[in-house]
Amino acid sequence: MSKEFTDTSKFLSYVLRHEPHAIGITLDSEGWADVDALIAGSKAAGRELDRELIQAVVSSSDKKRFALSDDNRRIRAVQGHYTDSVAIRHVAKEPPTFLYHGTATRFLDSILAEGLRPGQRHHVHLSEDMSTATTVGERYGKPVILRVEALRMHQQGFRFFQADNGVWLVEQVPANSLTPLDN
Ligand code: HQG
Repeated sequence: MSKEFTDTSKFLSYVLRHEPHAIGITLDSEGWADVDALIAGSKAAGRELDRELIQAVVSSSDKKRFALSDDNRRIRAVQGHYTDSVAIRHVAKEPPTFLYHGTATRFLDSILAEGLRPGQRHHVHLSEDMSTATTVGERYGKPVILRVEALRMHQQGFRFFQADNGVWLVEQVPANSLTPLDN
């Protein structure tokens, strides 16, 4: 991705997940923002966006972080929200036997004591493949992969969701459903 795309993607993540008020826009409970309002608010905040750039960033995002509505008038982040004003009604779904979470080794003791917590986001994020988990964990230091007994948790009543970009979401993972994998 070019620097312009990466910068724009980070900016969109910030306003569509964290701080829509920073540019004077609101998100509905499903996370949607009006594209024209986004462009106008961004301009007022000193950032030039247009529909072509937004469209290009949405379609080239490596993780498919954003989605446009069918009529292209609205945009949202598909997961990863921090703001309390958004509560996307994801459809609960049966997960595969195992899912994976990548984290940094320095968090391991705490995670094995209290389980995985969502932190400031709405959910704990899990992936179907280990390579994604490694990439996620590397953001915070030396990575370690935790294997999550997802299907067993589902059978115990935990509700799993899958965002439009394939990321699996769950409110928490108890420590007894986690196994750290050797590198
Ligand atoms: C850790 C990015 C101590 C957790 C990525 C993680 C992902 C604990 C950090 C998405 C803990 C939270 C999400 C506990 C959890 N004690 N540490 N009990 N429970 N943690 O960034 O999963 O680029 O909020 O292991 O690619 O790292 O934003 O979550 O290290 O898909 O689209 O607390 O964000 O995608 O960190 O990443 P995060 P995450 P985007």
